[in-house]
Amino acid sequence: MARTDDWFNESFRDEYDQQNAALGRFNLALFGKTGVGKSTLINAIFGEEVARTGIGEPVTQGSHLYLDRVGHLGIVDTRGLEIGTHDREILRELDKVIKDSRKLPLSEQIHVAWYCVRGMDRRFEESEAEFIRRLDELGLPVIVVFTQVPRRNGHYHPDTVALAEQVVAKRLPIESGRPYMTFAKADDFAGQESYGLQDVLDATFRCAPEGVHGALTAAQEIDLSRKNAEAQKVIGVAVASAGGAAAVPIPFSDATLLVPIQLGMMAKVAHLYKIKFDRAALMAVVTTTAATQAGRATFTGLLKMVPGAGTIVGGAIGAGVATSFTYAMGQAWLRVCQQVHAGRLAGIDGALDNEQLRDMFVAEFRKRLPHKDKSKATVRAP
Ligand SMILES: Nc1nc2c(ncn2[C@@H]2O[C@H](COP(=O)(O)OP(=O)(O)O)[C@@H](O)[C@H]2O)c(=O)[nH]1
Ligand SMILES: [Mg+2]
Repeated sequence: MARTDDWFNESFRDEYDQQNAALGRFNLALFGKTGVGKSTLINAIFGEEVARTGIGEPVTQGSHLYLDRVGHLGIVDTRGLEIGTHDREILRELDKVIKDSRKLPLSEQIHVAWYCVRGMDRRFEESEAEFIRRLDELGLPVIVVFTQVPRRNGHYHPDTVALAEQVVAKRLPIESGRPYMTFAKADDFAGQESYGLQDVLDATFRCAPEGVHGALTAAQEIDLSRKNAEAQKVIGVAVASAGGAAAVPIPFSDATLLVPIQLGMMAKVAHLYKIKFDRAALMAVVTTTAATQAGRATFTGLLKMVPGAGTIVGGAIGAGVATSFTYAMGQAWLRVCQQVHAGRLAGIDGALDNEQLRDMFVAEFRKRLPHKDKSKATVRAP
């Protein structure tokens, strides 16, 4: 029995690592003077975890460009060089990094730059415009973000509007040709709620290459509908593969053929919701084994819950069963991941409530199985 668990854990880890690499990393270059609110903005969009690390490492030896890696996100910023003062050095180092990384995989390249300006600063200098033009020449899409912009009744502070007009008048090579207004963290005293983050994120998706949209989807914390949509895509691909694998019906005893497909699907969805390996593996074991009454039989045990499984052509699983089974599993697992991500299944100590986890998975799984023949809902394997 323990061996089954070991095998399961190992297989899950393989898939987890593989999907981690496949999802890659979205790398953002972050510019703006100290104190404008860069860290606050990053935290608001990508979660607290990012700021807490804040150590990073020089991109190359002796470089002032630092790369912080947190899961599927990389943040490149400058340390010891101040924008406005050391622009030339920054651009020189950036130029080198970008040229050197051209031969590297997409995940090692810098994809988008955010240039942050405090919205209440009254000046936007020509040197800043020049810096932005240079970023564009280096091939970096630039999004100008105005931070800490007071807004009342849908109107931005007039000083910020004036500043935005200055920027627009310069006709810079920036996303949408204008700054994005934000207030990243609510200020209760001033009665200012946060806003503008979704627009910055959407603009970032528009600028980033398709190949890192998955990583960006996983890294960001504010748009759960993007996570859900991406998870649905993952499930769709797995369902199609499962159908393909069983196009010629496979014997029930070979249902393990479907396991790598399903583990890969579960691992990928777990990454989208930033569920760490240990927790994800535990969730997978708790849900897929417990769902089977039989205990530890995992996937084949789950299969017994599928109406019609094992009854078709001498105990073979056809494409229909394989797809409905994989779909039900994917949706049930997605639901579990969403709830865990939202912190709804953890006690005060952060430990997961296994019983709740299991009940939710089973309920969601059953809900999605074909209902046409309830009497055979627990067909036995031959
Ligand atoms: N309430 C609130 N405070 C902010 C916001 N942006 C920045 N701050 C504050 O301004 C200070 C500097 O922000 P920080 O993010 O560290 O700036 P950075 O140097 O550009 O990373 C901190 O005390 C933040 O709490 C915001 O959107 N809302
Ligand atoms: Mg900072």
